[in-house]
Amino acid sequence: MYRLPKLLRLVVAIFGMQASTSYASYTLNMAKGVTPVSQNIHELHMIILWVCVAIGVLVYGLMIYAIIRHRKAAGHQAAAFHESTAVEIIWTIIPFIILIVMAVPATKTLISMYDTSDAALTVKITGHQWYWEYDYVDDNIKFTSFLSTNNDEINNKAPKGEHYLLEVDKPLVLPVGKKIRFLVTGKDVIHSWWVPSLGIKKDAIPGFINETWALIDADKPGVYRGQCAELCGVKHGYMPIVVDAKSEEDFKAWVNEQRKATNAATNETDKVEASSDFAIMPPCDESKDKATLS
Ligand SMILES: [Cu+2]
Repeated sequence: MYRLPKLLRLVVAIFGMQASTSYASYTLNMAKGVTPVSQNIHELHMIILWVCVAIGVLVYGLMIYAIIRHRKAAGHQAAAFHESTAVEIIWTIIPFIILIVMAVPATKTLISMYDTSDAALTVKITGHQWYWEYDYVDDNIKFTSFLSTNNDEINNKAPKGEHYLLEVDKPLVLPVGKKIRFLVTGKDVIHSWWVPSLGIKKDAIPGFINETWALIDADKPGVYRGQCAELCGVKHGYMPIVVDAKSEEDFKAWVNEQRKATNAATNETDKVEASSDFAIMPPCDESKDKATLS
């Protein structure tokens, strides 16, 4: 008699604890995210969850009620009926209606996820073993993004930082309030570009280009993190994604900065190439030629 209340107290304590932490940090539920797609997904998740809760409460409630109310110990006899067309039609039609009701918002969300039209900016994302490459197709900006967590943290020789394995040398910089189209592909094996706050998880498949998009809320600039979500080799866990969402002005400033850096690098390369041309083909010395001829 003593064990049951103790067990119950433990269960209540565990659930109570989880509930209180979940209210503080929302760790038990999906994040709402910062794009219309991620918010639609969250809304859809909540609708479906509450439909499931209602069905669960109704079905289990009826079962438990029937088991207790009509138990054999209370003198009830099992009913002897067999087949009922009316009941069978009811239990077919009701779930059918529920499924249709759930399919409407699900289809709407799905269609919107695939609508990449009227984008202000296109970024091509390429997954490599084991880093990401970002190509701002219209702005001629291209760079790679590698994990920047140092080896001491990974090898337990130093305390792990706040963003352990979720930090990169160069984040993907995006503007808020603008529709951005992503073209996702892979260079070697299948990767998956996954940023929960943007509501995106898109496979990066060699030879294919998958499309997706994001429109980050104008009032939500910030840093959003993600990971590769497709097992892609030994360093699959070492190719995180960091998105730095900037205001429009800050983004423009960043683009100009990148362009300047690219131009400077191109000029430098031109100079090196030009000087190496001279090295390979020295200007001919006419006097020498004449001397040889005479
Ligand atoms: Cu990967």
